[in-house]
Amino acid sequence: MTVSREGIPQFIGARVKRREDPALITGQGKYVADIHLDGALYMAVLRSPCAHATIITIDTSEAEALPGVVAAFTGDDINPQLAVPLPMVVSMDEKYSVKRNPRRYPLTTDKVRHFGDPVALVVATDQYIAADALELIYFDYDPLPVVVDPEAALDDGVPILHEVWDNNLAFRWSDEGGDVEAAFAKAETTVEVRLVNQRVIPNAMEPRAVAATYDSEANALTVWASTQVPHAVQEYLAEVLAMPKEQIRVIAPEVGGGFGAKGNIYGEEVLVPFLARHLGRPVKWAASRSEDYLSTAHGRDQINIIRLAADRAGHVQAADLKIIVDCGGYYSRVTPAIAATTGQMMTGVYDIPNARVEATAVFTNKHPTEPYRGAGRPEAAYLIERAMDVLADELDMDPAEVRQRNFIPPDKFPYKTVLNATYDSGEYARALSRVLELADYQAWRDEQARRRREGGKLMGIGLACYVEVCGFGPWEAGTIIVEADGKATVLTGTSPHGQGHETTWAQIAADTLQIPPEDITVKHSDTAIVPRGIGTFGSRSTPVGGSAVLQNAETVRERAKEIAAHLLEAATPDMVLEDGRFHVRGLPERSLSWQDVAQGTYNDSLPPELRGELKSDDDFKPKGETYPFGAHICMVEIDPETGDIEIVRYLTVDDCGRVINPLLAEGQVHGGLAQGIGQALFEQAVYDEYGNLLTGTLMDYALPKAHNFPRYETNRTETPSPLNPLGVKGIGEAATIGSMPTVVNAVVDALSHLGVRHLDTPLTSEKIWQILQERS
Ligand code: MCN
Repeated sequence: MTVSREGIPQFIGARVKRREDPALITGQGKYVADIHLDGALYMAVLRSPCAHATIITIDTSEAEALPGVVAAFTGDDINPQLAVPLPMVVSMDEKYSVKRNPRRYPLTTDKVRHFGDPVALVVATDQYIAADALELIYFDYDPLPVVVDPEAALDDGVPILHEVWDNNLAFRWSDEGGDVEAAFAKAETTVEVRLVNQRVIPNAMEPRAVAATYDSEANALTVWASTQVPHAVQEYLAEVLAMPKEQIRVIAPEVGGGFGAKGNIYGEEVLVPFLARHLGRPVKWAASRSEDYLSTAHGRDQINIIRLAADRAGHVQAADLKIIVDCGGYYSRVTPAIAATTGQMMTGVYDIPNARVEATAVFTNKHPTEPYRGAGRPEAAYLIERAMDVLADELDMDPAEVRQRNFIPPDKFPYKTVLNATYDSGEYARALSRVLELADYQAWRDEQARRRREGGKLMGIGLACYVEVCGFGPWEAGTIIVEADGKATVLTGTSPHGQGHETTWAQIAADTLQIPPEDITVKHSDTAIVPRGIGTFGSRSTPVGGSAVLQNAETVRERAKEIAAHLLEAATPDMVLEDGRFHVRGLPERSLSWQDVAQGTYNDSLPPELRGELKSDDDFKPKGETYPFGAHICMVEIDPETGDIEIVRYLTVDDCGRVINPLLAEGQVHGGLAQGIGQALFEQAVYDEYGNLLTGTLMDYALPKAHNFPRYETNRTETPSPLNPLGVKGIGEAATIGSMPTVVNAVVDALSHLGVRHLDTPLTSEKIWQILQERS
């Protein structure tokens, strides 16, 4: 808590510790897998061991005969009973010259299209019997040739995944602002970089899980799901199971992280409730880590070819981007939106007058891709920030200088990019100057020059600036109720899964209502308690959900003043709320508490419009998206003997507008950095030529460990957003977006004297060692 000049406690801006944590760190958190349901059955799913094959037979009879097995089903049994396929909610507009949307059901029936494609399930009295029974399902298939390379997916003669079309094209679109050809024709300098933004696997602490019970008398389903979007799951279940929405309650209890991947709606989220209703028994499913790798959407997997045209002074005149997207075998819920976001954000923090983007997306025999922390913006920041470094190298300029020359100036905000994104506010030069100053940039450069002269470990300096789009609408709920005991309840439509909304929303409400945070309960993630909501993704919750809380708290406070005025027989404009009590300005001796006012709402003497529950329930509808930004810098050392990279220092200056809780915002930056650095140095989903996922366990998938990271030094500037009453922007993805180009720029910088201009991630020691062998 901080204290204002007037001595009033201020919670917005204070480093309040997360109220969520005591339960979580003492093992009291209740995740889906912890939900005990009497008489529950367990579902296990048979997933294809082959990446591409025609299904000949699936015989479940032997599995069904195993004692303890209650039922076994294939897609032919279940899919006809579902009203709609799995959802893909992106509408592809007129920019798309090709738009295809393969329908997909929870269990595949005709042919499998990726390793792990689900084909059958068993339900048994415990999960071990269910797992054993999977082994007894006779799954006969005819293997087909496989395509895993997205750049080969449109070649003649490659196997076609969805035969209703004559090739593997998923979608194609293009967009242009200005005249890119003319700018390139006039350019004094051009550079081109081809970047592979490798496929990664989201690793939430909690693998996905679903549980459901069905009350046949009431025709009511209760579903527990490890999801970021319980209301969307509820709406979709109503549609697919042809039930009234009100009869379906979806609860996301503790969710151990999601990182975008749990914003999808998955087959298991349909199958478990379906089975609970069909069998009339509670049903549960919880993925193991390896099963999660095969059943939860993967991230990234784009190839970007970026060209810049500039003058000799380094002013960028045009950017031209080609995106190749590997969708995997099918779409997930919003797959096409990811590349669209990359295209929209491709000019980054720079005032570039001409830009063009052409995206080609293909189906391959790999797992579907879906948003993963940043979803399209990390790809954009990576490609433009790498290209700026290559341009600086080409012009023999300092990377900081090239950036300074191209920033969108602060007086141009709100700024409409040439590809029609409207950035709300920004001060990019300030963020970069701050981070350079904090790092003592020139001293780092001097040290680098010394090492190059005198030998020793190679040293590289990387910097990157980023801007990203977040705070997506169209609305969010944030109801405020002040109860008769003077305590408040917040009902939020956001669905936190690690972000700490209970703490943060209580801070917002506390300041507005002057009710202490400990007297404010924040409820979320249960459709029976919070009737509507959109959920948590795209760093939208603080700008949209937090603003809904503020707006409704203000409405309740103003109504409370009117009620207090009546009860005190005073005029409303004279009423003030001070130290949590209502009184006439200047007369604090006659005052009312929230309890008095809340109980007074039932007083017959009140005009009818003021009577009734002290509650405000309006949705907040933002006027547009917000654009957080920042500048990161790091110093790496490379051991010339082993190629091992050590990040010696890492500094960030992030700007998410006004910060509600610096402690939590810094936590978001820390987590985000781990994921961006993880992708830069370690992580990669590797498939072999047959489409087998080789990195199918944590033994093979290189998730970074704590010792791989430096001690981060975080700092911030605060440029408020004009688009919401809190002046906030999101911070949940920012550091993932800024960190990958920063680290890669540093490593390339360390090797630049050897003629290295670009290296594709992950930058493993082996890759660096090879380069050192070849070039030293
Ligand atoms: N915050 C703040 N001031 C601001 C903005 C944010 O104090 N101006 C703090 C608040 O405490 C808020 C938190 O940062 O609770 C995150 O807010 P916001 O940036 O609005 O992001 P969301 O709450 O919408 O979270 C979504 C975002 C995304 S898109 C991914 S992916 C992600 C992330 O959050 N996944 C996460 N952070 C994660 N953190 C955890 N622990 N687990 C995940 O799966």
